[in-house]
Amino acid sequence: MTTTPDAGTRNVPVPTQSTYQNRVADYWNAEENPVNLELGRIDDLYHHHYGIGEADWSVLDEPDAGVRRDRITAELHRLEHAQAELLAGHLGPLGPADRVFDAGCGRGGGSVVAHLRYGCHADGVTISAKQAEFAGEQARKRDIDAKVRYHHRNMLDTGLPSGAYTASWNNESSMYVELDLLFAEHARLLRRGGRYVVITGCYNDTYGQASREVSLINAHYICDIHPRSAYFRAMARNRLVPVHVEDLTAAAVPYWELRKEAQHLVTGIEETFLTAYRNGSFQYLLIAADRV
Ligand code: GPP
Ligand code: MG
Repeated sequence: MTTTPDAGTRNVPVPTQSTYQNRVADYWNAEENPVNLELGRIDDLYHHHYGIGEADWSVLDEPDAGVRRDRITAELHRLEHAQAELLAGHLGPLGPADRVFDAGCGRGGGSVVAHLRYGCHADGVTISAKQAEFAGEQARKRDIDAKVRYHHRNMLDTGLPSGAYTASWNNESSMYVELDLLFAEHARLLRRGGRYVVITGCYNDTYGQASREVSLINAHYICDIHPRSAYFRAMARNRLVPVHVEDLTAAAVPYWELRKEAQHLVTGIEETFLTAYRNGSFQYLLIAADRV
């Protein structure tokens, strides 16, 4: 803990982590949603993001209730995995000597996906001690812990080495932080010519400001969804030059339609996402950028 002058009259303590960050960590330390744990258990790839692509709707017609449940769970996991692979595909080409940084790694799935695809080293950072421990245990179980490491750290102040990374990303974690601070840290970690990728929910500037649904999503996850424009402004200020932008909004809808039908997995936020996507106030976006 350091101290700073308060109105020039006395010193008050400045905690190393803000109260907001403590509340976010509390959320993720306590989070045990079946939609994350039951999907992850299928192949020990634990994702904390949504799915993309057309769904196999036949899972809903399955007559046996138990089989139906399992098939829906597996289908949602397939869609989430497709999202992770889409992101990983934009990081490359990479090789076993390359190092990647996963900002807001959750229970670790994204770093494992990148490692399995490229053989690269990965460093995942999460503000949740519980998630970092869980992810580390998964890497040990897979025997990839020499190359895939997880750290209980703040993604804005990682303490990781400058210029050491060929690629880095945020997969649905950028709405927890100020973008200028975030991109400054990515720019510091990435080598020149390195690749940064973000997949995010952002509010649509053409709608105006944050809609009721966007505000409900913020309240649900304790986050602060940025407008689309903020990503490009902050990238431009931090040596990140977009090379590919993809609007994944339409591709995100089937996942939420199917998740809405999964009574054993719903968290209550499903209709809000569908309304937000359909009323044009919210977009699911991928941006890949080069570090110059
Ligand atoms: C996904 O995590 C969601 C977030 C990290 C925060 C908000 C994301 C936006 C795109 C707005 P999760 O998989 O833990 O969520 P859930 O428990 O709902 O599946
Ligand atoms: Mg989830």
